[in-house]
Amino acid sequence: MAAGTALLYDEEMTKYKLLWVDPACKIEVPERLTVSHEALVRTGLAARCVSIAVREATDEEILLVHSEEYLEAVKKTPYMTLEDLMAFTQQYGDVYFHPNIYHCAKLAVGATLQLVDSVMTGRVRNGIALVRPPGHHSQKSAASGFCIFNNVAIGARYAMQKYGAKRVLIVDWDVHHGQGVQYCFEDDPNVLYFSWHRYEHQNFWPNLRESDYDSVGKEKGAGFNINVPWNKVGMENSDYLAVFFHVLLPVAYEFCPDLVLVSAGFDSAIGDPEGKMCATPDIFAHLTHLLMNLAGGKLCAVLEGGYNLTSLAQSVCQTVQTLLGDPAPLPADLGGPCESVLKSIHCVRSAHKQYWSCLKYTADLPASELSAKSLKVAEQKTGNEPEAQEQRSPEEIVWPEPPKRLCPPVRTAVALPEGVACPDACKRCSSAEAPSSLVLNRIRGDFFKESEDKVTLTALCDLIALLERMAKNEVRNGLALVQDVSMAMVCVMQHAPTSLTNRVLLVCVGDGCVPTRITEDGKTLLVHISSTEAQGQKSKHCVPVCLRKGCSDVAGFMQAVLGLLLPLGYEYNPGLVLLVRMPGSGVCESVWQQLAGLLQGLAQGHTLVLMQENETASAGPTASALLGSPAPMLGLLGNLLSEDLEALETLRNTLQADWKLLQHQKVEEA
Ligand code: Q9C
Ligand code: ZN
Repeated sequence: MAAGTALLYDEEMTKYKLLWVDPACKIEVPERLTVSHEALVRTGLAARCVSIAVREATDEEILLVHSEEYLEAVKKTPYMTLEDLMAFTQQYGDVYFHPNIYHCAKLAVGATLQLVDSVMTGRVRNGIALVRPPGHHSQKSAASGFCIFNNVAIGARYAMQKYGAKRVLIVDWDVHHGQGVQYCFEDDPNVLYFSWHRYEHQNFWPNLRESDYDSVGKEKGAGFNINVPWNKVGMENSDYLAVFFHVLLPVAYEFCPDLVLVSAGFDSAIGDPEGKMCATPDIFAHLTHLLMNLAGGKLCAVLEGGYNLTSLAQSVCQTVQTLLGDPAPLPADLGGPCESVLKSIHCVRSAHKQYWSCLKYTADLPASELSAKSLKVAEQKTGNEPEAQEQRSPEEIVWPEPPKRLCPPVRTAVALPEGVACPDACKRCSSAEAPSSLVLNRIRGDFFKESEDKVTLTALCDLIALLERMAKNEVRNGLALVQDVSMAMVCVMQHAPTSLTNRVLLVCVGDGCVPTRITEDGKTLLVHISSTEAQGQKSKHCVPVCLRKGCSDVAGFMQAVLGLLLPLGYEYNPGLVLLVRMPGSGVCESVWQQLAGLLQGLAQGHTLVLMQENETASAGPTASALLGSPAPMLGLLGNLLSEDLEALETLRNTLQADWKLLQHQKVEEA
C-alpha cells in the first residue's frame, strides 16, 4: 500500500508581487510561501516528505476549466507594461497581475497536477502543494481574489480524466468561499464541493447570494454543493469540529470519494487579518486526520489563502505533520459550537436533507429563520458605524505556539498468540519482561481469588506493561488478543497507569455484557454499540447505542461513529482510548479499520485494542490500521434504517445537554 507524503514547492512561485498600491491586495505577499516552506524545513518535516519537482501546466490542462479567450489574455500579461497590467487587472476583483504571474500560475497548476499524479499512481499516499497564486476564486474566464487559474478545480477534472476517478471530494477550509470551484462543478454529481466561509449574511467578500447554505447545486448536481456560512467572526475550534461531525463527515462517507482534494487555505486560522477567526493552528491536525481515512487515504492538500505569516506557517506544519502520520495533539478546551454556527449547521442540514440519507432526520427550519434572511442582508453596513466595538486588530492577537507533538519510538505494539500473523512493523511484546511484583499481586488479588491461571495472569500483566509503556510515551498504541475481553477490559480499567486512566474512552463494539459500573466515577466514558437495547442505566458517561441490524450494518454504524462517538470523544478528551471488539460482533473488517483509524485522532494516538483470541484473521488488518494505514474504502453505505436514525437522533438529543459538541441545532429550536 502506498506510503509517504509528497511535498511540492518551487521558489519560483515567490517571484511575483504587487507592484502598485492596492489595499485589497497588499496581504498577498511572497513571504507567505517562504515562511511556510522554511517552517517545514526548520522543523524537519520537509526532510521527511518526498520532494517532487514542480512543472508547468500545459494549455490543455488549463483549458480543463478555463476558456481559451481567458487563457490567451493571461498569456499576454508577461509582455505588458506596468500601465497595461494595471488596466488589465481592473476588469477583475481583488486580484493583481505581474509580468511573472502567468509563469507562476502555470507552476501552481502544474504542482497540483504533479501531486494528483503522485497520489493517484501510488507513488505516495498523500501530500501537499505549497503554491502561489492560489486558485479557488478564479473562474472560467476570470481572475478573482488573488487567483489566476483554479488549481484544485483543474486537479479534480484531471484526476477524473486521466485516472478515471469517479467521485472527487473537494474540502475548502479556506475562510473565503471558493465561488470559482462552486461554479465549475455546480451541476456535476461526481464532484462534491464543501466550503465553509466568512459570510456575515452576505456582508463579507465576495458578497454573493450564492455563497449561502441554500446553494446546493443544480440539476444532476443538486446536493453536491455544500456551503456553510460563518455569519459571525471569531469562530473557534469547536465550531469547526461541529461542522465536520454534523455536516461534512457524514456526507463525505456517504459520498464515498475516490480522491480528496483540500483547498487548504489557512486564513481560517487565528490571527488572520481577513478571516478574523479564532481557531488555533492545531485544529488543522484534526481536520486533516478526520479526512485521511476517506478515499483509501488519497488526499491532496493545495495551499489557498493564509495571510498571518505566523499562523500560516504553524498551520501548514500541523497539516503536514498529520499527513506524515504523527499523532494529533490533544484538542484543547473544546466547548460547544456557538449559537450562530448551530443555526448555520441546522440550515445546511435541512437544505441537504433530501439529498443525503444521513441527514434525513434533521428538523425543518423554523419559519422565522427563513423570513429573517432578507432582513439580515438588508442590514448592510453604511460605512458610518463607529468601529468602537471592533476587536483587537489581528496583528495584535497572540496565541501559544502549538506544543511539540511527541512521537513515541514504537508506533504499534502487539500481544498476540504465537503463530498469529501481523505486519512486520509491529513490535511484538515479549512476556519475557517479568511484570513488577506489585502489578502481579494486584491483578492476582483481583482476578484469581482461589485457583490461579498462570497463562491468563501473564497475559493481563503484559497488557498492563504495554499501557505503562504508552504512559511513558515509548509506545503509541497497541493490540492484544486475549482469552476473555471482558476480563481484560476490567483489568485495564483498574490497573492502567493513572496518567492514562484519568479519562478513558471505552468503545465496545458488539453484543455482550459490559460492566457499566466502571463508568460511575466519571473516569470512563463508555460508548457501547450493539444490537441489544440497553438494560442498565444510561448516563452522561454510559452511552449504549443500539442498531437494529447490529454492527454489521455499515451505514448505521458509521452514522453512530461520526455523529455520536467522535463528538463525544473529542469533547471528553481522553488520555486513552480502549477499543474493544466483543466476540461475534459482526462488524465488518473495513468498518473496524475505519473506526480504529478515526479514533487515533484522540488521546494523542494512544489506542489500545482488545479482541478475543480466536479472531486471529483480524489481527493483521487491525494492526495495520493502528500503524496508520488508511482504512479501505467502505463503498456505498446502503440505506440507513429509519428506526436507527430516529433512535440515534433521540439519543443525541438526550445527551446534548451534557455534551455540547453533539448539538447541531439551537437547543430552543430542538
Ligand atoms: N480586506 C484567498 O484567500 N478581498 N483569496 C480582500 C481586503 C479578497 C482572498 C479584501 C480576498 C481574496 C485565496
Ligand atoms: Zn481565503
